[in-house]
Amino acid sequence: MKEFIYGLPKVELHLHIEGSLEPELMFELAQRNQVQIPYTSPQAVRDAYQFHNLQSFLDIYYQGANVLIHEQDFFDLTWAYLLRCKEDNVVHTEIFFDPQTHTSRGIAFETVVNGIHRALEQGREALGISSQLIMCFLRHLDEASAFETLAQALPHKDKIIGVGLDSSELGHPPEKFHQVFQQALKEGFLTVAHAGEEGPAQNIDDALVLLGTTRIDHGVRCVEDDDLVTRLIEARVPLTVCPLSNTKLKVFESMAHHNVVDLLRKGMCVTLNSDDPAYFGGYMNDNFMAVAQAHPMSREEVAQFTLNAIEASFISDGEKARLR
Ligand code: ES4
Ligand code: ZN
Repeated sequence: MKEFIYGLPKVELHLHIEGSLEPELMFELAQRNQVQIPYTSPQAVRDAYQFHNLQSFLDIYYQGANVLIHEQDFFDLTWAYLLRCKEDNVVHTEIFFDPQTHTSRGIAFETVVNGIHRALEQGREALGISSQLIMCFLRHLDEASAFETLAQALPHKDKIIGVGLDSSELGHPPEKFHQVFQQALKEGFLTVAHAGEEGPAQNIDDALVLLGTTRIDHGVRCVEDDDLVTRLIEARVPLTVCPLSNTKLKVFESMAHHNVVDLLRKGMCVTLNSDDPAYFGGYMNDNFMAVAQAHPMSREEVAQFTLNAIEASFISDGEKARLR
């Protein structure tokens, strides 16, 4: 099974580029940019990655992003991730970035987007990895800040296919961003949202109806509403599930308790993704392996995760046919 998983072409649809910042690169950038970090070694950084919920992770994750200052830093971050994609046989990836994490520190929107975009272009040419870019609004900030961010993105429409919603789900439900998502849809962006990760199943419904999302990030708490599960299956609404993330952040007690294989067997369009691989201990192959070890599957079932991800991706039908 290991050989099958490693050899399987994979498509990643839920990856925060800031969450791919490995401790070694964090140290290198801290030195290069003369930024103080509260750790003495990459190993000390890893030792600090003990999380008990989403918020305990987010606090450390936003702090890590402080070392990213120049366009070249965003390029280096994205390029390092693409090299890991190559190793894991990821042939297409759709990555999130959090502009507000950087603009709130005085980094220009274009510094961020141009660095990431240049790496994605090089990945296409030098590594044969196709990609799309999605910008996320931080839901712990207000809707006015999201509107400002949307305005900053308009000159970069050629580089950004969609908008998403991430950060602290509890206390910041989809309706808080109803207006800005409607504006984003009018501007031609596709929409996605983190929903049903730590928050209730109702957030999934609200993301679909109020935010016009075409897929749901995480969504694993859909099982708390049988009627919602039926509708997600019938409408082929994709869920971008992140198994190692969910166990590290205690959304599930252990991988044996994870519901993604159950959902797959019910016929839902579930996909496997790495979320913040530098923080949660693994990239795509590690996520596939962890699920397969806890939930023995046939090769056809494992391959269905890739077929679902191709179906759920934001690429043309011609491109989808090529990937299949
Ligand atoms: C995130 Cl795991 C997770 N959930 C919500 N927001 C996030 N941003 C980065 N990782
Ligand atoms: Zn996420």
